[in-house]
Amino acid sequence: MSTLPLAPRGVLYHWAEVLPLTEQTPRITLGEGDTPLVRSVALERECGLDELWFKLESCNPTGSFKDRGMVVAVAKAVESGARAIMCASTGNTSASAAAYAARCGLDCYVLVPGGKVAAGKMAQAIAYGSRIIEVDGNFDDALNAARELTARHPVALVNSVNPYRIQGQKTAAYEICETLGDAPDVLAIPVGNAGNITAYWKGFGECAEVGRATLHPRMLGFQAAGAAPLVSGVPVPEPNTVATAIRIGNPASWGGAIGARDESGGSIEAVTDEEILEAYRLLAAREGLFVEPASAACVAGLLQHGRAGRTRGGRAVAILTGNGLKDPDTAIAEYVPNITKSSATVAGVERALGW
Ligand code: AN7
Repeated sequence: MSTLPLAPRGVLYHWAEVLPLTEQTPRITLGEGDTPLVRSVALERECGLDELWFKLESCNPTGSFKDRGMVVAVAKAVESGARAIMCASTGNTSASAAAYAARCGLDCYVLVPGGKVAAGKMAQAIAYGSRIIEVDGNFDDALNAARELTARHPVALVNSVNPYRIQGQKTAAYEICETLGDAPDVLAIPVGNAGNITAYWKGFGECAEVGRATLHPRMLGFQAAGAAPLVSGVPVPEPNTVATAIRIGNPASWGGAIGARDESGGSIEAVTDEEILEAYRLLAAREGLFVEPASAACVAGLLQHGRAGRTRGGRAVAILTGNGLKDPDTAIAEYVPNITKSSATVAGVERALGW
């Protein structure tokens, strides 16, 4: 039996050499990153692909990809002497910020659009002890306020306009190249504030540069039809979608998303709420993957391409950005429950099952 201590896990340990860390950067970790890449068993053909892989970012410690970037942003905030952090959020950024702030003894202020954050994410922000401000406006309004507030007060802004967030999130691209032995032909990803598509494109570019990959993937970004400014080319003043995580009308990383699209020969397209919810149901029922609606948007997009005969085959990776447990209300509304009441007896259960 080995008595060796386990090596610490986490983005700051595993990817130190590709991150802007110094000796003074505290090596904090909640065990983020190193998420599973699992092959599709059901939807590959329908998407017109030779291979479809899912990157389970839902397996991060707070249940979304945000932890990869947040651990870097919070470590750098601590290094710079910050005592408090702030973010605007549709829910996942606030859950992640609150967790790392709790871990590091920082105060955490989160600005969320009132009534538009999924219940599980609110539960997280509450549990980790953040100070929650529900604003009377959407995410874009909240982000504008957070930018101004952090310019005026000694509080670090940890939205993805903070470059350390992008640095941390790029590590998912490194992991994909490592696991597959190369970059995939296609990277499908949901797009809201556009930090993540920007981060992946940066990561794949770096991997190609240093020989970790021989190719660049085509970047396919998918927005919800009611919140698709990058598709229409103009900000959406009142974005709306069942995928509340990506209910964003004026993405902060607009240029990064357009750069990723154009440099990769990819596209940013819209999927309707109906398409998102169909993919959401299929992922759970046929792949065993319970994700939140925003994450299903990229699979909805691949299904749309496959059914329209627009796919050129090859190997694709879809980024499943957040856990289905985040949004129990949508799950209860959208999945058809198969529930029968019964007495707690063998005979009762047999009757209920029709055996
Ligand atoms: C599950 O938490 O913007 O395009 O404030 O939670 O990088 O914004 C969340 C975004 C995709 C879009 N999937 O990523 C927030 C927030 C999930 C998300 C996105 C988000 P970006």
